[in-house]
Amino acid sequence: MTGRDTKHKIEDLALFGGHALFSEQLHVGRPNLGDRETFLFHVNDILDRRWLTNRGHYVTEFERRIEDCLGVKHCIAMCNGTVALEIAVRALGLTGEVILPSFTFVACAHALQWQQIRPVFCDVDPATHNLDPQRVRECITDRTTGIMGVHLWGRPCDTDSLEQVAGTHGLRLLFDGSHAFGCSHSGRMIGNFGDAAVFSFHATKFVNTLEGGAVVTNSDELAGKMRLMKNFGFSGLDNVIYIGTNGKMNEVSAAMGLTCLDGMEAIIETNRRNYERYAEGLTGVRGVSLLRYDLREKHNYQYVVVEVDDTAGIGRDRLVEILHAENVRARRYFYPGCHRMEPYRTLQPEAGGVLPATEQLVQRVLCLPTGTAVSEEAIAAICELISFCVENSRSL
Ligand code: T4K
Repeated sequence: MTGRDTKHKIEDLALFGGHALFSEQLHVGRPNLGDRETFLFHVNDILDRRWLTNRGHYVTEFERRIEDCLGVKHCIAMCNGTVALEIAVRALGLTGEVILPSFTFVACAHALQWQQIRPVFCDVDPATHNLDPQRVRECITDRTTGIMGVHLWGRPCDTDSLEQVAGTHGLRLLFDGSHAFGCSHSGRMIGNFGDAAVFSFHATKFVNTLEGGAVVTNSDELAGKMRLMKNFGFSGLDNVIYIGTNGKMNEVSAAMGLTCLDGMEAIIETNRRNYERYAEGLTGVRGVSLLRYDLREKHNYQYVVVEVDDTAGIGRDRLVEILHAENVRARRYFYPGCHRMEPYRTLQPEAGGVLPATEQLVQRVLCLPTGTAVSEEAIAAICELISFCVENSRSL
């Protein structure tokens, strides 16, 4: 940021020839790094041990720390969140049709379709952005075997209602908690609801392992199955007792995860500070509303999400164009919705007809840069810029 780049007139905007507000790009999902020295110390230790993967010390320790942190019985670390989803889906015995939101990252749908399971896209509650249990009921057919709820932006699904629907209809209930590591719901940590929960520890996530993921569960049986599945089905040396794949996390990834877990409270503090600065800066900006978190619960504040409605006078996409020109790489997660991506738009061309809330949200939602790489001054400048755009929307 140069300081001289406050916008006073339309021509000051970079899109119209002015200086960009930031000299470097500000990203959504810039990785949170824990203490660098600690991480490098671990990496050296890993090299000294010459034990890089397969039941290593660091992965074992990472799994134990996650179990403690969430109060779950089992954590099975994996190479990424998508493979974790695929393995969980398979271990749960899902077949036929599984109900999930379209308003999520496409990996959720792919993890099903990859295994010839039809993703049935269900609408979300426009207020929570999460699966609407009533709509879920309407999606159930005699081919339905499960529900995949996604705790979007780290805000919990209506777990009580979904557990009730699943129980009544004999369905398995899997949660994708990729955004919700470290978040609680009704005083319990996310990870303790349904049959199992998946986390992504991708570089862009609150806690990252470079690439990585995990499944957590309180079921001994499921955990046993998934441990076999992620390691080719090996049970001891030379003894394969199950069909499996390679879903293992490596030692360096686990070391990164442990370093992030050590720094977790500090990262939350920064994220919360950023969230509060956005809340202040966007107060009173017409048509731009910040998604709120339940302050009684634990939260990681990893996503700063706004909805831009018609009263802003400027469309979300025009705003994104302006922000990008200023080097603010805001993201339209999860545009255009899974149902409008291939292969789903070809396989299920009618899906959008029952997704009115999703169709509206994908046009309105915007994620703004946050995390440990974004300063308070930068946030104030981003808010001023958004406010300027709304005030001058008629000319934009
Ligand atoms: N379920 C949910 C609900 C998910 O959100 C995800 C992943 C999954 C399942 C699957 O888990 P994984 O298999 O990925 O573990 C990103 C991530 O790649 C993806 O992990 C994440 N969700 C999704 C929400 O976001 P893209 O296509 O936006 O990634 P990309 O490369 O554009 O990165 C996002 C921004 O982060 C960029 O603007 C730059 C910045 N960045 C990224 C990387 C990788 C950095 O500054 N440094 C980096 O190292 O999908």
